[in-house]
Amino acid sequence: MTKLTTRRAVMATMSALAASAAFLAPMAASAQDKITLRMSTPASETDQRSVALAEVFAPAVADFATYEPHYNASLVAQGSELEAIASGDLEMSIASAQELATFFPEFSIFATGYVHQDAEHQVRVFNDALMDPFKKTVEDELGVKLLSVMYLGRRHVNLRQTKDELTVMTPDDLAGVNLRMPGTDAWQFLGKALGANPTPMSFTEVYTALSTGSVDGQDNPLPTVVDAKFYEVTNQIVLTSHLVDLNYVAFSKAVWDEMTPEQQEAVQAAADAAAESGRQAQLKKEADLVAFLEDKGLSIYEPDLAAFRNHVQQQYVGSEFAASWPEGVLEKINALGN
Ligand code: KDO
Repeated sequence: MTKLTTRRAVMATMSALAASAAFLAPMAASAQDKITLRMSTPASETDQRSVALAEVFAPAVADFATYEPHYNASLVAQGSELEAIASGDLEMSIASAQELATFFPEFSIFATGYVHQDAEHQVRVFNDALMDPFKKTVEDELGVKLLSVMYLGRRHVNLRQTKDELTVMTPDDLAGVNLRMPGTDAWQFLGKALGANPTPMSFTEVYTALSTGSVDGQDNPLPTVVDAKFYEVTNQIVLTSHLVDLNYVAFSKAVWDEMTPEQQEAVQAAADAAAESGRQAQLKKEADLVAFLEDKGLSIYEPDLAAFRNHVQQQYVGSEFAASWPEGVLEKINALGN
């Protein structure tokens, strides 16, 4: 927790500096100047979240802002986007709850296996009053506004081994499997909770690691397995659905505060519209891609889901993460479920 606390404190100072810099900068700019919104993501240009922002968000704010996307972590490394926004080097990102949990451990509740039930549940949770203190903390301490929730999809375990070599029905079957998970504590914990041996690695390195065999597998939703071509270097997908994953549309508060109320309203509406469009596209892809992947020769099957759910949930009980969850929030999230 010391590391987390330090990261949070450093960022609070940086975001205060960035806010004062942003306050000075517009004075030199003419009134007609458009705001530049640099967005960085590890995702590709064809990822549905990227597509939604480019095709729905960008045109809706084009009167007063120029949307400038940077894909494949080409501007900012995965996991450093929030710091970049806080220090004024970036205006937008598609941030994960796991990244937020590195500053604010309580965000790990949204990164916990088998908590969110589906895409609609995520939206209800994000729009519920239970989120207000979470959003406020990120705004006040990091200078980042969480505008909307984007659906990434149901994460499944995707392995190099063929089903004949390794059939995964329960967490015990993942013992000793080197499963790449993104590189923060919340992700690593989830990998362990699944029964695997998690290996931290950034998204842009996963394809090569799978092709050389330096990891046995990775976890991501089906649209990502296809978009990143992981199917070319893996042989099976175990439909664990261990995390109905989300990302937040993260926006610089310093930039937000410089906008007129009309512009703020337009940015908010554009983010919501992009999130909705991306969500529908991603849901459709999830439904359609099983056939595509089977056609590519992958085995796709459901394990003993109750065994996975019970095992994962048991790992969180009494964990350092669960200790950081504000009282009553898990119950509120569950009550918003189906
Ligand atoms: C990944 O690294 O596996 C992950 O799926 C984690 C997500 O939070 C998100 O960062 C995503 O990568 C990227 O947007 C690439 O799809």
